[in-house]
Amino acid sequence: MSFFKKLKEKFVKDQESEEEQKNLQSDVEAGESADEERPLDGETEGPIDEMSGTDQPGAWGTDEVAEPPVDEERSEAEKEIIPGDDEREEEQENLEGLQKEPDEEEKVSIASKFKMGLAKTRDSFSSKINDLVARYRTVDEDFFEELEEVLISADVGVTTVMEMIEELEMEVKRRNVQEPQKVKEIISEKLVEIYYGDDEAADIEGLNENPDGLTIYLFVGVNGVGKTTTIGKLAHRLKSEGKNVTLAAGDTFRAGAIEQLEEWGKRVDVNVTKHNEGSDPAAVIYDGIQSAKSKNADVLICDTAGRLQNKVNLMNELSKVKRVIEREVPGAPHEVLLVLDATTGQNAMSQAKTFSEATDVSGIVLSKLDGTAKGGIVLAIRNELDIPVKLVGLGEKVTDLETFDAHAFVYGLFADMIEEYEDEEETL
Ligand SMILES: Nc1nc2c(ncn2[C@@H]2O[C@H](COP(=O)(O)OP(=O)(O)OP(=O)(O)O)[C@@H](O)[C@H]2O)c(=O)[nH]1
Ligand SMILES: [Mg+2]
Repeated sequence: MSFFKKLKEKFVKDQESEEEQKNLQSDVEAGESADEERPLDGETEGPIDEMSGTDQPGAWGTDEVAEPPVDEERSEAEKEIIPGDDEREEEQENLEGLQKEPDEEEKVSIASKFKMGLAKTRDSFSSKINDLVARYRTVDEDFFEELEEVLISADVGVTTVMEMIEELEMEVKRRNVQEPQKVKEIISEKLVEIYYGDDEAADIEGLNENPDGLTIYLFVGVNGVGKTTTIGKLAHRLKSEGKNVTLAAGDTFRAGAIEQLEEWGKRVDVNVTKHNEGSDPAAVIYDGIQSAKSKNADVLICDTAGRLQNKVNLMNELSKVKRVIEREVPGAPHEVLLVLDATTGQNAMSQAKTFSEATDVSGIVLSKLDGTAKGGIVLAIRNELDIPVKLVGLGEKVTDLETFDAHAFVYGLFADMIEEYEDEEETL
């Protein structure tokens, strides 16, 4: 089956089922007393999010914002997949049968988030690709040379691009593709293949969990990349899944860092263990673990300071923190997540190398993908550092954190072409 078609079937809600759902939703609404608080099909946009803070790291706690109940902050898409109360569960059950399977629904809403978050990259990438295929009549060497440049300009990384071009050339020959238009689809397919390499999706996607007790996630990364924000978003998500989550304010270095995490704790309604500024981060984490154990928490997420001025200090600090975690909970930390800011481009690669030397990084969180036109960095990180991208930040809202999914990512890059796919075929 054509790869675009595959992605379309997986991620694009077909018109028919959308219509059916709308009709059914209006039936459900008409048959019930009006539920003003939780409209099923109300305004298209959720309330403006107030949890994102400012662009200035460290400005937390200074701005007085009204705290809307967490529930109201769910995006419409999320409301669809996370039942808020019994009533909604009932509604969901009523809708069953005519809707797609819930997990398919979920896939569609995740894909639309990738689409939104990758808008900048897509605009730049797909216009360059479209321009390229329009200018060439045949797929020749010059075509590939230009394609190489397009991929490099999207921060895919030189080594990865070289590998990709080589594979594309082989595939184009194998399938005897003559028209540049057709290459678009092969590019999308190869991007997914290159991302996975020899690994199975299930082995590299999603966060590792402790099946027999407390799961601990340790967040590391230089300052300003989005560690604390991501911790807040992740805590919210895990809590929405029914988990008992707690946080530890291990950034005792930067002024205001503890308050920032506390603020998140209040906003997403989870407990935060803290000490005073300047105290030993390992001691905070130790207390966090004891507190998590005493509260029977499912997940403890640890924040750390983001400074790299002194690599030796950083290494010492991180290894001390890690030793404490390992000693207190065998098998922990279940993930050491390095947060990288996608907008910093290739600099993110050197950060990843430095941190990998300091500690065993198990996964990458790529934040601010929404803020860059160079989302290809995902592939460079995965391919050149051999560390999987576990989570991506697709915006500043509390719900703008997604588990990385290479298919949804590629859908986000090629969304317009994929959505148009059948129309094009029909007119052929
Ligand atoms: N657009 C966008 N902004 C983000 C995302 N993630 C984080 N930010 C913003 O990035 C800024 C810095 O985030 P923080 O969470 O404070 O970063 P940090 O790594 O904890 O920084 P330090 O505590 O100084 O080490 C904030 O303004 C966040 O709102 C994202 O996915 N998209
Ligand atoms: Mg922070």
